[in-house]
Amino acid sequence: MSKYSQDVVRMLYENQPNYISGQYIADQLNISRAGVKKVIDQLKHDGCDIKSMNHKGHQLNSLPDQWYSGIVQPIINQLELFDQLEVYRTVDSTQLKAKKALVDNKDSFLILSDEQTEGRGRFNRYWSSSKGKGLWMSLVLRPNVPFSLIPKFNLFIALGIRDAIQHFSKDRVSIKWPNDIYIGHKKICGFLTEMVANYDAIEAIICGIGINMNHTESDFSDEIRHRATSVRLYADSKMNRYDFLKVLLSEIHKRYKQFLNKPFETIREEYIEATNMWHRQLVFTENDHQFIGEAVDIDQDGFLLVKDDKGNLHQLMSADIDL
Ligand code: BTX
Repeated sequence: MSKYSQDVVRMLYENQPNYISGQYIADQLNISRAGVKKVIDQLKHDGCDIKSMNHKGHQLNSLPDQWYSGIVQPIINQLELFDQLEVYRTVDSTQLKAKKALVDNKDSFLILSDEQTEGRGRFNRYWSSSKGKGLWMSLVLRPNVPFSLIPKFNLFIALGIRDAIQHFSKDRVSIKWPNDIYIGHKKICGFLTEMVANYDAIEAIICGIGINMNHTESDFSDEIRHRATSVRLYADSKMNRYDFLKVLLSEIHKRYKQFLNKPFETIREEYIEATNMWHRQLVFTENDHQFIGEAVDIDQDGFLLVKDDKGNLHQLMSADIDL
């Protein structure tokens, strides 16, 4: 891809639905009109639907289902949350990429990929990340907070992701404590938080987020179809991935600032209201211990309180829950 592709695609995107002249692009990038034509031809070849007309210029109708850093970068620039952006067509896992990129690097960054070949959930479970269908990303953040606060990060971020999906969904979006977002009884998003620390302090939080964005039912494998869903299936039409990312990052930014400045207590009621597992018998697995119980509350530290069938109260920091 030409080094000017990202700039040209950004200009076309920002000028939609208007035409933009080849001369204007050439002037902005300080290249020849023949150079612009070459880049436009390459973008068309890559799947961009661009209409070119004499005397009018170029008009972008649609983009292929892939991330362009030229369009993501301006979204990130507005947030002051990340120093760097990395965009890939395919990776094993954005989480693994993030861990490697951390070495000898003090920046905060965002890693996005169109596809993951070895996406992972909790306990090394697989995370299906098909090409162009979802938002598969990892955030590397550098909070200056004590270790003890890290478990609460998930609780704040869950609300941010829930709010972003709710922004586009006609149906209610809810949190399944501690790591999933649901619509009805189907999972639309899974996320996980890992930490890198030395003896003195936290070096980084690596938060991996997988959101099924533009899947139709048939895009899911037989194995997960009955329990997975996507934003598109609850929105009016196919999602514009950049609109979605913009809302998501802005909600995450809002919750990250809350996490840095406020105790969990300030969002506790909101979190409880957004959670989907109250007043029913569920199967809880904590480490190797499995029991049946009912979630009754979340305490001021973000622990889930569960009453088992013998009436004993359990305080869970993390667990696997069968809905
Ligand atoms: P989890 O362990 O709670 O969920 C994994 C389980 O969810 C799987 O066992 C499977 O049953 C189901 N599942 C797999 N793929 C999907 C899917 N696309 N939609 C719905 N259900 C599915 C939750 O783990 C945390 C997932 C984090 C994924 C992100 S993606 C970016 C980053 N990179 C990476 O490798 N992981 C994170």
